[in-house]
Amino acid sequence: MLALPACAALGAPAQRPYGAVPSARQLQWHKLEFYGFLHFTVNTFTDKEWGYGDEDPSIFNPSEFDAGAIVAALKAAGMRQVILTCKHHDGFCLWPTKTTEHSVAKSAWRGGQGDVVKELREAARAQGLKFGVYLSPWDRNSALYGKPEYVDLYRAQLRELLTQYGPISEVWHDGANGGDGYYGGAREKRVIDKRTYYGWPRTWDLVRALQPDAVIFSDVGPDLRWVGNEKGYAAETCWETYDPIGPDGGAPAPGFTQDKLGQTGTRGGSRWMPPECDVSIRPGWFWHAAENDKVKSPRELLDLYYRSFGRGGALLLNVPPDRRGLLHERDVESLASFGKLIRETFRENLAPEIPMKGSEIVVPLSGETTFNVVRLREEIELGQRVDAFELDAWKGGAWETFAHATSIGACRLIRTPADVTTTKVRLRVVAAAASPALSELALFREAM
Ligand code: FUL
Repeated sequence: MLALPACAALGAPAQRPYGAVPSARQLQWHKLEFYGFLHFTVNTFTDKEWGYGDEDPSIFNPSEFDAGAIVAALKAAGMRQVILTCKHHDGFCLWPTKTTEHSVAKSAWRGGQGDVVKELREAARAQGLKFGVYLSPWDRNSALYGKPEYVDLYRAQLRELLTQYGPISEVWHDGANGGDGYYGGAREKRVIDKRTYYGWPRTWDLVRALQPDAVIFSDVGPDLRWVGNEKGYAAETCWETYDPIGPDGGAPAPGFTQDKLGQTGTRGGSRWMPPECDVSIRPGWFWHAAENDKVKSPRELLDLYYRSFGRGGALLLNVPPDRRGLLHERDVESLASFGKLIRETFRENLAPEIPMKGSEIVVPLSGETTFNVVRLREEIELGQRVDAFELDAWKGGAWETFAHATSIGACRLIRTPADVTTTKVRLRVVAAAASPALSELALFREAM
């Protein structure tokens, strides 16, 4: 830890990066802030969360599927990306794959001629959103699951998704692996070794070769880490770097980590692997009529935004299409109001932009100014450097501390317990692993 004179970086030569730094694809991802997840499959029609794999494909028949309307509702919230469950654990593929008959091609929807992946991808592109794919490694329909041949099939499915649908911005590998299932009629339990079965490094190489700009998500990255809960938040102290550990203290793998560590990451970890905080707008991941009155409110969503993006990560908010193939009116309303709250809150920065030099920065305001949200950013190309900081307001001729916190990273949002009214604000970095390199201190007043 450095001792920090007030003018630490003043007149210093250009700063050198400290520790692990983000890749170009991660830097792009950090700009997303929050984005949508769509859980949609046969479960939507059976009222289940995990299909067994023996569902009749003909039951998939959304009566009014409208990809444009779905994407428009996500966009109204301010989302910049959407990730679709192209295949969930039940094995039903939402695109006409050549790898299995268990797909939309055998459904009643659009007479078996439809392609949900294509329609959503096109709607996303038309409305300026990035598009990502979720392909469940666990497949409860496939007779091959558990054998080496299944891993080839999984890669073949990924290859279809990554070559037939244009640019893919994120590839999502969940960690729910193995268990009982239909498995081509065997109806049995199949246990796999999570560490070795899937041969993840080869699969990631395939993603890199086919979509070099895509970020890869899993419990162990390599680009984005699972935050270790499905409630949509990172820990108060949250590091962008992470060295996952297996439950036995040894090597980790997707579905085989000490989950809780994902909430904080690893200070000084060997890889930049920021947290993606997934959560559903409803209790379940899939649409259930019984949950239409359990949609999270705009204020609850705002709170999650502060605790995910505002702690250096991103919020991945699931909004499941219903049996019509539309988002339910309640979800659409909540998304629109949440979008309005965010836009109004962050519309006007009440602080001037000044050079962010040194470990103590005084920001003069134009007269008495009232705020209750502070946004801080580190210049993350130089790594995560700050360990702790305090914020002071000028009150009655002296500085008064109104906030203290630890990690900053790509973005840190601080909500003050009460409004702060002052003519100047001071940031003091009180602990850092290297001379601070901050890029922003902005002040906002949360919309009512
Ligand atoms: C988990 C799955 O088991 C859930 O059904 C859901 O898809 C969630 C996002 O990931 O691993």
